[in-house]
Amino acid sequence: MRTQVGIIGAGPAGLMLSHLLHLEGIETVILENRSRAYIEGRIRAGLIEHWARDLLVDTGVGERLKRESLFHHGIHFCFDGALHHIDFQKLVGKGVTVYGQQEVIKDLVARRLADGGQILFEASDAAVHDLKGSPRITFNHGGKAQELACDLIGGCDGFHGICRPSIPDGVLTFYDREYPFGWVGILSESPPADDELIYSYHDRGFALYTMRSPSLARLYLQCDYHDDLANWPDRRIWDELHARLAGTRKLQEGKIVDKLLTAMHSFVVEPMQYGRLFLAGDSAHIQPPTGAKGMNLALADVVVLARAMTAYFKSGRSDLLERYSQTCLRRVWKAQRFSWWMTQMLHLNPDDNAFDRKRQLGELSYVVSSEAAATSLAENYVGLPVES
Ligand code: RFL
Ligand code: PHB
Repeated sequence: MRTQVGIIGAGPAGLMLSHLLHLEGIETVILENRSRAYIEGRIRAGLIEHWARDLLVDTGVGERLKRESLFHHGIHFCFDGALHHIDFQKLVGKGVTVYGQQEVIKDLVARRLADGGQILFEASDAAVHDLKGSPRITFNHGGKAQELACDLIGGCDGFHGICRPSIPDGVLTFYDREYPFGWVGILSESPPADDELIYSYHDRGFALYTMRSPSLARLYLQCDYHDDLANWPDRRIWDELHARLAGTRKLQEGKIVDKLLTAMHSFVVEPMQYGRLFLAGDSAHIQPPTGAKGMNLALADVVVLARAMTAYFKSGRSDLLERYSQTCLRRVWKAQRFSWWMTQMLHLNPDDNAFDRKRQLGELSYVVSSEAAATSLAENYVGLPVES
């Protein structure tokens, strides 16, 4: 088999890269090691930055999003027993969209297949070869060993994928931060606590009250670093969610239809390229979900990558590909800073003392009372521009 761009991974990065290249007349094949049902049912992110919503709509994959998503003008912070609203629309003239990542995945998969795109689901044992010469991807599909020759490779296989580890030792520099806590998350068949998100700072730990629809709440609680879901029976989750909302809203309980535990980790690799392999999305960087940046950064990377690959195939220009990594990393580090800042402001760190608690409250109080501070938060939350 041969194609112009071989893409490993059918997450937001891989699917959007394939879609954008198709719109430019460039051929791709996506290899995904999971089934279609699995990737379409995997519940993850839910918040889409303003430009990313425009990208989905403007490239023809936003019809259902326009009908079913929720537009949010701002967020609330909850601390000291009160809610404080940050109005993004007023501060920066933009908002954010709530629409599940798995819905974005369903829309992109449907569109790629309708456009004749090739997505090979349940392709196992992918390996990349000859990255500085004539790249090839070997894999197993339908019980047969196969090989895909390509001009360029999109490494869109997430944090645990094979692309990043295929780059020889000594090429990459890793930047890393582990946080000494995690999140327990649930999806509940009940209305959300409020029309907009509530980020709550509480002396029992952080909590986030978000949603997927007016009848489906998504709720998160700070938990221990080495916690276990067995420690979180439904009753304990609801009791903590009620306590950490501090009486500012009444939270209705519902049937829990998903429960997860997630670690908090910031990680960036530089450069995001080796030879003809280009890393995009979680394969190159991850951040704690507090800033809701992961899916958005994955989409921003592939906007830059699709432009660079298009220039390469259509005009023989390789300068944009050469600059791909540095262009993305400028935005990646701003998103890392924002995610880290939100995380440190809102979570109880077991290493902190009473001084740090007072400092966090001072910071929250500043953010909700200073137009300059709130504008900075709003600008980052709704999403910084994507450079070319
Ligand atoms: P993905 O989505 O992990 O997709 C990678 C794909 O590659 C496949 N794969 C392979 N395929 C073939 N061969 C291999 N060897 C392979 N290895 C892996 C995988 O099956 C998968 O289909 O990476 P991508 O595309 O870079 O997208 C990144 C986002 O998924 C991620 O950053 C977000 O989900 C993070 N995130 C959030 N991001 C936001 O923008 N807004 C949010 O509100 C938000 N909330 C969250 C989040 C992540 C969370 N968790 C579960 C970590 C909330 C949570 C709780
Ligand atoms: C979500 O809706 O899952 C979500 C929203 C905002 C975040 C993290 C997760 O910061």
